[in-house]
Amino acid sequence: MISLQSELLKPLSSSQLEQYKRDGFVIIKNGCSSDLIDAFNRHIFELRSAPLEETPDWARTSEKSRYSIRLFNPHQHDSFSRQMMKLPIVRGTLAQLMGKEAVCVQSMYFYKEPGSHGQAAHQDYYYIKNDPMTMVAAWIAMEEKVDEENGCLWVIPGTHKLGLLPHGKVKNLDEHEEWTDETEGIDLNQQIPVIMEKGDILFFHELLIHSSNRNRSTDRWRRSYVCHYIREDSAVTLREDLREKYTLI
Ligand SMILES: O=C(O)CCC(=O)C(=O)O
Repeated sequence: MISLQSELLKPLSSSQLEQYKRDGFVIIKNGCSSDLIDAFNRHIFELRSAPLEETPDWARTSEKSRYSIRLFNPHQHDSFSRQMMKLPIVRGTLAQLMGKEAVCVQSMYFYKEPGSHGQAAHQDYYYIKNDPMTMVAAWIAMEEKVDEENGCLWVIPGTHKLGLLPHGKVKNLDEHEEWTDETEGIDLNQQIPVIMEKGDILFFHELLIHSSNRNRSTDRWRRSYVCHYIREDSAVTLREDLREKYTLI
């Protein structure tokens, strides 16, 4: 049995732990190697570029949305995606944030080719109820630069302390996908952009309000891999499709 205390990485300094408590998010710079990201991007690209009839059901989409629609839960089907979900630096950070081992319940790979919509402001707990509430997302930047132009994340620091806010219909359909819901009852102009470089990993709390805008660049994708984790003794409650817990060992 591996001892959590002695064997696991502890990537976060005490000031980063304080920052997470205060703001609801923290970034580990250069947490994932560029070579690994290139290999993973290539793997997903090959999977998604195959003729539709040869693409496995879980990775299939319409011709038009091959590189705009996110790929949901590749970790449930694909060993490379599972390996990316288990990065030791992510496992160690989550153990520090949660005080125990984490398990993964959801993954999403985003291409977000130029012109693709972003996701309206929301709190992840609204979509994935878990008990006790322990969920943290790890969002890996998979482009040289992720910024306002190609559709970076925006967050409102400290909003993880507000509890779950109401969510209603998306208001700006020019920026955001229509099928999601948007947080209400807060001034969304307080959002700040999270500018990231390739390999940076953003960890954020399930109640932190966050969003992303349309990719307004003409020639830059905004690829990212984001996994959602809960503490090993916590459980997803309402979502049948996300009940399975994937260990990080
Ligand atoms: O990456 C994005 O554009 C949105 C991601 C997001 O909202 C999430 O991971 O919860």
